[in-house]
Amino acid sequence: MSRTWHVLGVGSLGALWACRLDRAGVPVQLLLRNTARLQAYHDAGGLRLIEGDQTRVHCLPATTANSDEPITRLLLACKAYDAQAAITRIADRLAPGAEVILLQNGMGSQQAVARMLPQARCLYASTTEGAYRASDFQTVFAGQGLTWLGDADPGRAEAPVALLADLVQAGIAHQWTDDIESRLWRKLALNCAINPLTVLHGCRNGALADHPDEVAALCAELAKLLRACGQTAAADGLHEEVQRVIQATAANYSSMYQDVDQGRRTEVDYLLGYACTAALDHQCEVPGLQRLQARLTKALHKP
Ligand code: NAD
Ligand code: KPL
Repeated sequence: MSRTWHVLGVGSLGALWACRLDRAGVPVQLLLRNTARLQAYHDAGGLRLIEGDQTRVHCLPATTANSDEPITRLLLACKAYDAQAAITRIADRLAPGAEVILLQNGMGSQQAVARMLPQARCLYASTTEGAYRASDFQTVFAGQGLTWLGDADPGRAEAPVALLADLVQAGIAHQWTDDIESRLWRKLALNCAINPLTVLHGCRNGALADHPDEVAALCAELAKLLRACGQTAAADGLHEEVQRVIQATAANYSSMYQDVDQGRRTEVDYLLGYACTAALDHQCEVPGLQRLQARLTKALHKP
């Protein structure tokens, strides 16, 4: 019998994982923010996963984060800026050696959460899958992709075999890596090169092809920063990959563009903010990134 997967952060990705695990017969328990959310979940009659023209309902057991059942495996799937507050609510329920997957974009929040959980085995995840909420407790699986997973402690190489077996059973495409930091840095750099510019130019990813010098200069600075941080593999071929992603996702609006467009808070502090702080820490000059951050901050705080 598999360990129960507790899911905290039942939004787009949390629901996507929960439904696929449930479909494969893996036990899942949802952790909702409070009794109002729990009631809303019961009123909705479960989670709905929409894939193409198919909608499946998953009536998963759910409690509030306040219940006291011990947790041995947790998926934390909230936004980076909510991660620490969310984990605080359930930290004392985590059994010694509990596995905790941190599925946040950018960097900084995962490391902060891992420091809060010395009793747990924290795993970082970086995904290229795409999902969005059609409405409350209804998730659309919008883009196939791959999820990289690796230990927060780079010295701990052995893969969590039973956890990965559940992912195989659930059909969640994934790859274990001994160097997840490199994957997180690379994704952060891609997001820093693309997302802020789409907000400032008010455009789809593809339209950045009309700003080749701006993109090239940002990629050069980001690669310099990655090298200064000891992330050589993440730096290699960055500009080429950014150009490929711009082309491959030409018709899409970046996640940051969508957050701004829909009046949601962005994860910029964990992307460009993290990059600029790392540059200061490593005494690496990144004037272009700093200008970009200043322009973005101004644009985001426009009344
Ligand atoms: P989301 O906003 O759809 O879902 C987050 C959920 O967490 C929400 O339901 C929110 O209510 C819940 N939450 C927040 N604080 C909570 C708390 N204290 N207790 C309980 N629940 C709480 O976000 P998402 O799109 O699923 O993204 C999650 C992370 O994955 C983000 O960092 C995002 O950048 C990253 N990501 C998302 C996608 C995607 O396609 N959605 C793709 C790649 C990466
Ligand atoms: O991950 C992305 C996002 O929009 O957040 C891509 C498509 C890579 C653009 O940076």
